[in-house]
Amino acid sequence: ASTTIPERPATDADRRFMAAAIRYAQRHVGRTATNPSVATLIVRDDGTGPRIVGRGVTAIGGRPHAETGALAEAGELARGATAYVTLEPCAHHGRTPPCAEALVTAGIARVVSAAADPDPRVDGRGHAILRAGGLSVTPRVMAAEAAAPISGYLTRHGAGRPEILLKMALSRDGRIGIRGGGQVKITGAVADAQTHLVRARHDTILIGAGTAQEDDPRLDCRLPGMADRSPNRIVLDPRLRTPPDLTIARTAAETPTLIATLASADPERRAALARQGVQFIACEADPETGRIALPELLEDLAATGVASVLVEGGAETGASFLDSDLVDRLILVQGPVEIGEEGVRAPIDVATARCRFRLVREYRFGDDHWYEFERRAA
Ligand code: AOF
Ligand code: ZN
Repeated sequence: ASTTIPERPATDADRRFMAAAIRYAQRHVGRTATNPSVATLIVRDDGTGPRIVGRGVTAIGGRPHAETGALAEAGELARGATAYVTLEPCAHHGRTPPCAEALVTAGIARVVSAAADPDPRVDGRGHAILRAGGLSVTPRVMAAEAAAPISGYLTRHGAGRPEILLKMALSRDGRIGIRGGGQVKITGAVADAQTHLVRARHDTILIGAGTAQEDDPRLDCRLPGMADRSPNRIVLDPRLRTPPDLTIARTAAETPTLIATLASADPERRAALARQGVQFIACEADPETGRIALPELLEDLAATGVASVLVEGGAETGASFLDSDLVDRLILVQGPVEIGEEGVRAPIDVATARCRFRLVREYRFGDDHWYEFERRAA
């Protein structure tokens, strides 16, 4: 029987390396399928000060895990070193042995970890394997900061639904567009590039059937070199109105497009869309509104591993998420254009958002004001 090595308190150097690991974990946010994007740094000190000898981030698609890459890079230098992990190392056997075991086998002397892993297959077992292997473990170092790149994953495990970001562009007079008028340009190039970056960081982007039809959007990430970062798409379409020749239907073979619809949807329309590669999620109707029941849909999405959903329009879809209190984050971008009386009013304005949510960041991009809000703590 081994005795547990006492926990060593975190030092300033520990926090600096953990901060670097958390920044590195940002790299694959939105790209690791059902896995969280986490990072590992392996650091050793041979008397001349600490140096990083191995780095790893969860691979695109979710495997291999961060520890695998970091240990491979460190090789023999891992022996006696400290590993900084933004998430408790896993304890379960997947295609490879658990990361906690790999750290023990590689001869790591100490593990500093940030977030605890709520996955029931891990949930403390990762740390237990390390301690049983004779490693010193310092958990919960910068846990709050480490939660940021894995907030979707934590929401999926904690609330049983994906994290929801509602993003809307508002004209100066609080409109989001003109009904039946096609797309209206509200924001400038910098805000648009930021929007594409937000898209790249989400698993799924969701719009209503009305917006899909009126705007015929592409919903992809159009930043140079980041085309492969486009999220999957979901259209809320209870009565299955989506025409098969819409852009998102025509491109469903390249970027998965799902339509959330009711069982009563027209089978011919469904077959035509399915031929394009569109997939369907069978939904229930909200008994009061006849719209897609959002809590049940989100629960189904979480069960398939979706951790983050970006809701991008239109007014009714935004309103239904706001009314159901399902908005965790809100981005409002207000441009200088006036749309006028014929415009569609946004379901929330900046002043109301300031009361209902907590303003966490505010930027000015040219003539556009970019506001980021978060849910107020209960
Ligand atoms: C780690 N390092 O980089 C990540 C971890 O489906 P699997 O077998 O790949 O396991 C997924 C689980 O692994 C996930 O729910 C979470 O508990 C953990 N993620 N763990 O040690 C990593 N991404
Ligand atoms: Zn692992």
